This record gives sequence, structure tokens and C-alpha cells, in this order.
Amino acid sequence: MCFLRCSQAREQAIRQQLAGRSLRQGEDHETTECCPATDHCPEPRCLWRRRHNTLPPTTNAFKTYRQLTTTINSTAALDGRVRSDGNVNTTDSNIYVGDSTDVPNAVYRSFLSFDLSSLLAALTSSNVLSATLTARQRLVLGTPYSSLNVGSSYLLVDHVIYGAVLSASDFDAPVLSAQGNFITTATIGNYSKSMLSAVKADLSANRTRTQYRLRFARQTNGDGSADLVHIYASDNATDKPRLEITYLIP
Ligand SMILES: [Ca+2]
Ligand SMILES: [Ca+2]
Repeated sequence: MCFLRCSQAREQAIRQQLAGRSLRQGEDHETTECCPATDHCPEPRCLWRRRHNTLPPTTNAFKTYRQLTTTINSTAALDGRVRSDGNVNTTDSNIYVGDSTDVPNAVYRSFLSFDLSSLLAALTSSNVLSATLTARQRLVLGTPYSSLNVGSSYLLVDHVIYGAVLSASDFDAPVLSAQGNFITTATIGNYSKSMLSAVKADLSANRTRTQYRLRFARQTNGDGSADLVHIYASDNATDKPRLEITYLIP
């Protein structure tokens, strides 16, 4: 119990003594009290009390993110094939890569487009963890993997921009980035490849689509006979080309 007040000089001395002591976490309330003299303590004692908040402040900070995976099919109206004589087809259930018999030695390249606008607006380039392109090779005519390769370069993926319409001039659309081999063997089946750097680049540039061109390293072997790969387009009922994107959002 405290009945006596410290002398001003005594209280000042204690304040100075304690001034250099930093508050511990949770301390923010200061009071002074003075207790009466006792046998044990012959002089009145000044006490300096620090009381704790009920909710101590904290300097720790963290955020939580949700990890989501979205699969986007190629846009049927935009995926298709372009032949070197200017023929464009965006409605067939197959896209072609290689050279042809129908128009001897004409070259086919094919195009895929994925709509990024369906992703959440909160998604940014830095939050994308993976982006994997998958498509199904369903038929191989001739020997494209041994006659249209250049060394170890076979059926290649180029990151390109061809916009809202696939046109004949996109056959030679400028390459934003060469993504390397997509398929290297004639085995029928699904093939996948990371397009992470391309998708990040498109998101960073605020593009609403991420687009790709498939081509063989060598345009034709000039034998007048098809060396050609058929890949399912998004116009097919199943096995559509797809892009699986895994990302974090707040
Ligand atoms: Ca199409
Ligand atoms: Ca050929």
C-alpha cells in the first residue's frame, strides 16, 4: 500500500536511472508510486512500475497465399495451321507440322493460342510457379523426325504473337523467344513442355493471350512426299492442346 509521495528530487533521480532502459515487448504503461518506510526499509521507497498491455505489440509479419492450378484449352477459333503457299485453316480437328504431298513440298506450321484473361486479375508474373503446354501427337506420315530435323532440333516451339486472327503472314511471325524442342520422336502420345518463361513474359507485358508456333527445324526435304505430324487442335472433341498454369494469389 502506498500513502506517501516521493520527493520530486527522489523521483527525478529514479526517472534518470531508468531512462536508459528500453521497454520490453508488451510494456508501454508507466507509473510511479511510493511506499511508506518500514523496519526493513527505513526510508520511503519510490517504485517505478511498468504494466503490460493486454495485447502486446508485435513486429512479426507474414502473408498467406492460395496455390491454384488452372487448365486453359487452346482457343479453337485461333488455333490452326498455315501452309507456305498461304492456305490457312483454323477449323479442322488437326493441326499439321512438316511438309506435304498435296501441294508438293509445301510447308506446314501450326499455331496455338491460350486466353490469359480468364485468370484472376490478382495474378502477376512473379506469382506464376509453372506453365506447362501439353498436346497430343496423333499421326505421323513419312519420316519427319529423321528428314526435317537439323541436328538435335526437331519439332520446335516458338513463342510468338499473332493476335486475334491467324493469317498467312504468321507463317513467318517474329520469334519472341525460341522454346526449343517440343517433340523429338514419332511415338504417338501426349507431349508436354514448360512455357514458364513465355507465360511470365506475356503477363509482364499485360498480354491477354499467350501464343505459340510449332514448326520443324527444316522446312522440307524436297522429296515431294509428306513428312508430316498431325496434332489434335482444340476443335477436336478430346485431347485439346492445353496449358496448365500453377500460381499463387493473396
Ligand atoms: Ca482451330
Ligand atoms: Ca517431304
